Amino acid sequence: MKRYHPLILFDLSGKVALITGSSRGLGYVMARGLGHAGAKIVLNGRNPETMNKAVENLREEGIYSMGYCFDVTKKDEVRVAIEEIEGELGKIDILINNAGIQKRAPFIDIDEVQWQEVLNINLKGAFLTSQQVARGMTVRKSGKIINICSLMSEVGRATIVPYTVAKGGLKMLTRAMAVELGKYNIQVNGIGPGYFVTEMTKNLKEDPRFDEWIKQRTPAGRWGDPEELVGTAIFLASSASDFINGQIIYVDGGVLASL
Ligand code: NAP
Ligand code: GCO
Repeated sequence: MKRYHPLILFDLSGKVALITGSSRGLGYVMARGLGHAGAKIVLNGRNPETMNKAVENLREEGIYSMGYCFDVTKKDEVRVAIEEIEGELGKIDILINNAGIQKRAPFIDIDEVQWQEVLNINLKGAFLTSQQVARGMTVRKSGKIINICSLMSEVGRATIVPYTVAKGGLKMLTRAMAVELGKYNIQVNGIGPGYFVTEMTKNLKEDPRFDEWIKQRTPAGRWGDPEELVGTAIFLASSASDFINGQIIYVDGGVLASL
């Protein structure tokens, strides 16, 4: 009798995955994980040097990868990038909208430029990139889109209002896209990471009081390791999640479960 191999559901062989904002940080770690699960990887960022080094690192690990610099907030840059990537690698099967920035300031001091930059990168960027990639997915009636949300998709913290608004919007963009694209066999879900040390948060980790607060606030009693996002990313990028749509999976050590 043929043995049943359920782990095959997580195999990404033959798939093409674009991860925005993956020249470093969480995006790079998730891209590396999808690469080792078999996908061809397209990295992205605005800084060519950082991105090219990241591509080199993946290739040294035997992952088929390329890099494409584009700014997710620029519609024409996104359009050209997706056309050229799909021209070179074939259709994009998996999109992770990961590019994001953080700007911290007291609410009453936030200027309009800061507000707009955070909303553009963290929310509009996901909209523009998803729209461009989904066009091909709707024709092929197949695709996976994963939006990298945040604890701030659910709760607020002082001094990060624009980011919180953007991530709250990203949660609802995830659900709205899931509803509209589900009929094309496109699954749109989100990952909500807790606190992980990257360029975005290293100054928080280096603040002993904030560091201690996070450890107290997180039932796991620690910051997350970016590698701990890889399993959820592979799951949502693979056939193992074909009947999951519009969900946000929080990888947060229990923060949102606790008062
Ligand atoms: P990071 O280390 O600062 O990396 C951000 C990435 O986004 C970089 O590759 C950056 O490259 C790229 N990027 C920024 N603006 C871009 C743009 N306009 N177009 C294309 N790429 C752009 O941050 P991270 O901590 O890894 O965060 C990654 C994602 O996870 C973000 O969406 C963040 O909100 C989310 N997140 C992070 C945490 C955490 O604890 N670290 C928790 C929850 C959610 P360039 O600067 O070269 O463009
Ligand atoms: C902050 C951090 C957080 C994390 C993340 C948590 O200033 O509190 O930047 O917003 O980046 O989003 O999920």
